[in-house]
Amino acid sequence: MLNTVAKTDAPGAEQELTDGFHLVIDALKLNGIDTIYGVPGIPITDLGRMAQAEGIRVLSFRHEQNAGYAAAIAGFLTKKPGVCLTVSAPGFLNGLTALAHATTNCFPMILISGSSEREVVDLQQGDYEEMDQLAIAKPLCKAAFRVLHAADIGIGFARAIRAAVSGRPGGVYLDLPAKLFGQVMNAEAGRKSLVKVIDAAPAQIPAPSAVNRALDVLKSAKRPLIILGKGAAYAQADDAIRAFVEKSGAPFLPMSMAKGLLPDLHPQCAGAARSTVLKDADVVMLVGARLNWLLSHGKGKTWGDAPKKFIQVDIEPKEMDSNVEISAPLVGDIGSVVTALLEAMGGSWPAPPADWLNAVKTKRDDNVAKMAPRLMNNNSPMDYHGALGVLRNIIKERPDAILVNEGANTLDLARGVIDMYQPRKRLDVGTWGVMGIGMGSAIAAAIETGKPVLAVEGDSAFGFSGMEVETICRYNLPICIVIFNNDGIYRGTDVNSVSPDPAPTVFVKGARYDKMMEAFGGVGVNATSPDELKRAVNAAMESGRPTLINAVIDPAAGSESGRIGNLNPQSVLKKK
Ligand SMILES: Cc1ncc(C[n+]2csc(CCOP(=O)(O)OP(=O)(O)O)c2C)c(N)n1
Ligand SMILES: [Mg+2]
Repeated sequence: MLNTVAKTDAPGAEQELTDGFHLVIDALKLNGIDTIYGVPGIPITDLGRMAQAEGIRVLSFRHEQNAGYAAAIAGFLTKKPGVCLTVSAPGFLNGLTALAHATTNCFPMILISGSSEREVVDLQQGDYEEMDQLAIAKPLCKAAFRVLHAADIGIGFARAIRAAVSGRPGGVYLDLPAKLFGQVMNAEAGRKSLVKVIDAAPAQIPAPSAVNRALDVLKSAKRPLIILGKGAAYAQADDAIRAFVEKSGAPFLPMSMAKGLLPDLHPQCAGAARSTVLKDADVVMLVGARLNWLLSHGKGKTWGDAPKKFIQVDIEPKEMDSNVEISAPLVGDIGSVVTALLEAMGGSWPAPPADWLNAVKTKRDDNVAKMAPRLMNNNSPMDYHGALGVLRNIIKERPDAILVNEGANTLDLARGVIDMYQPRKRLDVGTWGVMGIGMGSAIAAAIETGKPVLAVEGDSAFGFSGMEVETICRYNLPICIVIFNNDGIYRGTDVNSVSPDPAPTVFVKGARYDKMMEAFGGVGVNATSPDELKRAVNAAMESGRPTLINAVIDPAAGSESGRIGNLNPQSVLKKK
């Protein structure tokens, strides 16, 4: 419904009017967008108030970057664009990192920023928060639009929504100058100008010849491997993907945010035999996973010497051959592609050779057995494995909880140790390995799904979004934050030998992050042993109260850069 803002008093000229504020809200509602993440201020303060009054959920953050990360992950979880609303220049720039992150990760998101007077900005006359935001956003997102007239708001939102979710999803910037909000127009004309986007992300059916080519390559494999990426998780084609993987009989390897698409304890899961399957597979099928740095670009030592053929399923044709030759490109949306594959496989599909399946199983069982005793230690201060052993059991008992995870050692070890059982339950740093997604992701996960959230955070990682604990308390969200406090980045043991300044990687020793949560009325706990940690997390998950547990980790326990220390540049000159 359109909102009538005024009736003119002039006799004989009575007409219902609407304005830019209401048209924006109506455009969102018409398209089923019911949540806004943002930070208020000129010129969008009233927009937030009015949106709330019109039934849109408005989540007000302490920093736009966190609101942006919330919107990005909301897009991943729901396949609808997550919306982040900011003020001009600095607020816009604060949201921009998240927009670029959404684009890189293929999450649909719309960053809506108010902007200053176009005439003044373009003449660079020094307006309040002057900045040519559209030009700055353009190279960092999938599409960028500006709406100058109230009558174009409907089209502007339709373009933004379509651009965000169709094809390969990504970030879209929508520039709304301050003047737009107060523009008034006839209410009926305004209603007619709105656009309900029909079939925003149309199915993209793969060519039958491409399907058959892919199956021919898969059938020829002696050592097949399927790699599931977060694109596969995004697709929400969970049953079809599971049926396809099971019918193929091939071992599968989930990328980080695809964990749980099939349970990590599934007999075909090769997660605990990663290095073996990457080295020895002869046919590798990528489903919604890109051959970027996370997969060592599909070549080099990680991939061994055995010759390989790649099958790649992706909605973006340009993804094919990005790093190595793709023998069987399968372009289409993952749901349609996997359904077509299943149909073309027919009633009987030969199982992969038993020696390959046995080799993978043996390796996996060995690695799991090796790790098991380390996960049961009750050391104090804790090491990563002792603490993660506890959290692993908690997720096993509560498989519908959402796990948010960031850090270096805290990320890499938690990814390996904590098994996931359901799709889209693991949210982490994504393609860039960015620190700072933690609280935004946790808040959006709680809001969008209504499920309890467990955020496992390095002490450094948490710092990037830590002020949002106030937001968590304000909205009383069922979020339990566990901070792996090892006094620093990677380790808390570095010493500066030349001046009184601390080394660049260390923080205040013995910091009590739990007090931050108490400051806002949440529950804070200091846990020094796995037993204490277990009790505190269980209590938090039980109560649903905002909780922050400061888990004291041995400062010497971590390693430089976690698992990716090899990416640090080296010089032949000696370190000082
Ligand atoms: C935005 C951003 N800034 C900096 C980094 C570099 N970085 C990678 S991991 C990390 C923090 C690691 O420390 P912590 O979160 O405490 O995890 P730990 O290894 O100590 O468990 C940093 C700063 C990054 N990835 N992203
Ligand atoms: Mg740390």
